[in-house]
Amino acid sequence: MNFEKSRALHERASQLIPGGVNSPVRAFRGVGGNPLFIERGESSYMYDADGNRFIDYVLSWGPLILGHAEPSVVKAITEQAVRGTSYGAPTALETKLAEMIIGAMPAIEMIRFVSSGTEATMSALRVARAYTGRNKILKFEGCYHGHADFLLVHAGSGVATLGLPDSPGVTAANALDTLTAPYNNLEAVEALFASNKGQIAAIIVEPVAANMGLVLPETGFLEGLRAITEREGALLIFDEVMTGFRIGGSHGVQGLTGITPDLTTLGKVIGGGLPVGAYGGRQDIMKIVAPSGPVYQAGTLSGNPLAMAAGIATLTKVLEPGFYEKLDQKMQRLAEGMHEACRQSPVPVYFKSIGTKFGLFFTAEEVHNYADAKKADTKAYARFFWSMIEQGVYLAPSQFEAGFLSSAHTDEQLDLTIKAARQSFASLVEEPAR
Ligand code: HOZ
Repeated sequence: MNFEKSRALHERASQLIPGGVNSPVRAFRGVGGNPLFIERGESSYMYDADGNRFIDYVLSWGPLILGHAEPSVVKAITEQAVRGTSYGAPTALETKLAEMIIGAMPAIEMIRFVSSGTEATMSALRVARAYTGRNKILKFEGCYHGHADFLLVHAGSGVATLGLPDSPGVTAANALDTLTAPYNNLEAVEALFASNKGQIAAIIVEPVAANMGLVLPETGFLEGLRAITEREGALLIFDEVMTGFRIGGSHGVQGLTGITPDLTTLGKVIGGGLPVGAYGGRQDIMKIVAPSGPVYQAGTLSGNPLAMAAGIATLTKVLEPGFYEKLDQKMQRLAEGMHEACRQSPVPVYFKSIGTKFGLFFTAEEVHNYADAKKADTKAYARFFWSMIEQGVYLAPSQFEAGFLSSAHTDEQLDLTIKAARQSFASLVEEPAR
């Protein structure tokens, strides 16, 4: 494959934009080489500047559950655009999307829209601190909740990909109130609550972790967090930005597990590919948000009508009967083929999936937390990634990210992907080409 145009575009971009990208993982530092510059997406395909076509399993890092440029989403955005792109005043669209989300997610009684997942998590934590009158928060190593200062502590995603323990620019004072524990480790959580009695406002957790690769919660972990927070008078926040409308069908991990967090953060799918985030939860907590209460949070583009229109169009499709059942069948097909390919691989690798998300780790050991994830062979992942690219399959350019499926992926494409993976695994015992 030829990537010359992408290379030139990246070179030019790098003179003007740090690393040539507007979000670090896109720079391909986790896999080496140059990032592909994308020209267009259609259904489950993405086309780069050199005209190469890829089956896309990144899907804008999750939002595109219907695939690229799905006609009803395009129509909704276009129809709204001619009526105006932003008013800075409320619209009926916001209430409509709120109704759809509240109807689907069991723990959300009231919701506030913002423009990104980062805004959602930092606002939810502000609310948690105000509600409890406590300062500290507890997060898990390798979980990523956006790039607010106090959340960039042992964070996953791009921070993990670049091997940065934390970020310069985050002051010690800012990080001081952020406690961290290993994922899936309730003893560590208990110990932190014991040594910070009455000081922890909330636990924030990715209920299925997907920013250190895909790591599932062990039986009892989320239940344990719920029990501890209830006992200690702290709030439990499920960060469902990545899992919302992707795991547990339209009900999230909270619906799948029956565990009710106090607050939930959302993003990605609910914006149908436009910039959206949201936080919501119990009414008594959400009512402290301004202007109904004193906790300030605002945004010029919050509840933006284009984003609301795209979100409504997307959720209309996913809420159709049978939508997730069909996606489950696709994931089952992919998972069965990938499990078999992993079994036959000459190098240790395993595949995990849940709902519409999947992940691969090049290790013989099961991954339960960030320390385990870091032991996986990132060099093998990088070679696998490029081999898949050469065969027309676009995966996340970092082992510390997840893969996503859409309703647009066909059985034929899934089979092609499995075949490409077999070939890529086999090639890993040969000498590296790049
Ligand atoms: N934080 C996203 C992955 N978990 C990456 C966002 C992007 O680069 O677009």
